[in-house]
Amino acid sequence: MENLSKRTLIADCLNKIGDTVRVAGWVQTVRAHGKIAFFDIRDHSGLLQVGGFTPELAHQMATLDSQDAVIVTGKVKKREERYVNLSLPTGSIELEAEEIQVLQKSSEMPFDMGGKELHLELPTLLDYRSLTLKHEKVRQIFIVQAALAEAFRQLAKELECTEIFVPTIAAGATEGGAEVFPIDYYGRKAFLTQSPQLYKQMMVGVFERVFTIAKAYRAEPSVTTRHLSEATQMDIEIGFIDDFVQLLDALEFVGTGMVKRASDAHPEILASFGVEQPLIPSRVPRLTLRAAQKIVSERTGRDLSKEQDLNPEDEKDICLWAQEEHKSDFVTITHFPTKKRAFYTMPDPKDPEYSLSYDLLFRGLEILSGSQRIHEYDALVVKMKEKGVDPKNFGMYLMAFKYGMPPEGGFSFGLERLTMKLLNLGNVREASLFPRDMERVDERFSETTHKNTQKT
Ligand code: AMO
Repeated sequence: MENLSKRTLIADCLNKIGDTVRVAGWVQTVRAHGKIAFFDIRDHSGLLQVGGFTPELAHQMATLDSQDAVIVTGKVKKREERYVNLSLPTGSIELEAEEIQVLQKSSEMPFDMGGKELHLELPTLLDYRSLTLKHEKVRQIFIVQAALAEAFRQLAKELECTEIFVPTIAAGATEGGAEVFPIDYYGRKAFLTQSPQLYKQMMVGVFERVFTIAKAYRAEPSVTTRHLSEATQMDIEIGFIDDFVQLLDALEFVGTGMVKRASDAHPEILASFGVEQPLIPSRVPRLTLRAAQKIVSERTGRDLSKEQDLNPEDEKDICLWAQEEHKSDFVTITHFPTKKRAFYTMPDPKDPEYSLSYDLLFRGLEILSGSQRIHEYDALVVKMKEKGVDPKNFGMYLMAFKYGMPPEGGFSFGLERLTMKLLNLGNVREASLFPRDMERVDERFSETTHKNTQKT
């Protein structure tokens, strides 16, 4: 698209040496040295040094504050060899200011935004979210997140899925359990959806293959480093599948593809977070839950024979195994116990105690789950009743299964968890622009209310 204004983007200044340009952006660090002064200006394309070489300009620059919104008119100059800054893409040039127009002064920032790192505790990082997000290192998290979401869209389209947009208000709980937010809907009870699950399944009967990026609401009763009350799910659902393996192929294609494309698009961000390029094997190792538990038991001595799921420590240990034995940051775990999965999950016909379900783990954490679904109407109603889910609350959903629903299945990635693991962040909240949890809906609730609930 043509530039919308007469402004020149910082990244384009490299091709404008000798030209007079107008650059708009935010003031970063100011360095005033009496008769000359410098400051860095940032726009969405990059960072550029501005020099003021007359006493008037140097004086004006000394009055600038971090985050002032400004327009600088000036000439793009090549820097002398000894002043070239190799760590900056625009480090070989600078803008010699002729005029500086302040569009809006910034109030004094409550913390220093100048350094490469923003050394703040998590609560402060979140309490000042609209400011801390401006810091380059924080902003980069969401550049990577956007790249992951873009790659998800591309890959879903390569699988010939149609994008759909689904409601987040529903009449019943989608994933069962108590972790649901009831809402007062014109005097009646409704719920915030725990996932786009029911809607994407209904749409298989319409489009065959669909995808969506949707908000999911979980009334998580505890505070952990990997749970949000509002998460972003990236979902795919595929009809007319040949078998369960086709679903595994699809989820691994999308999971590894997203991580590869986002990493390839932003190697400099991965480097600035000090993370390795992800290990993506040509075949992701696949294990049944039981086989994974056996491996973890053998490696750690922990007895998991009675466990129905992998706990966070087990997830880390099986991922270490995948890294060591298969040079893979991914491992797919299949066949979770039927009674531990949601009502729509297809039991394995060969062993109905276990289900045709899966999780994808990445660098020690579950980032996806899904399953083949029960697509027969009668079987679905029976399973709902067995699970204590009242079919009466799911009339519209069930209707779709009476009219030619093909064998189908799908999966869902957690966008924040994926971002967190790709950049090796310590807490999933750092990967959400405005995280919601037990203690926070933008504003922090009483600091003492949930004291002692922090778990890993
Ligand atoms: P599940 O509940 O496992 O499955 O969620 C799928 C993925 O979404 C992410 N996720 C979360 N991320 C942060 N905070 C949370 N509270 C949270 N809850 C879930 C995780 C998880 O792997 N409908 C099924 C999927 C399907 O069968 O297609 C579902 O929602 O990365």
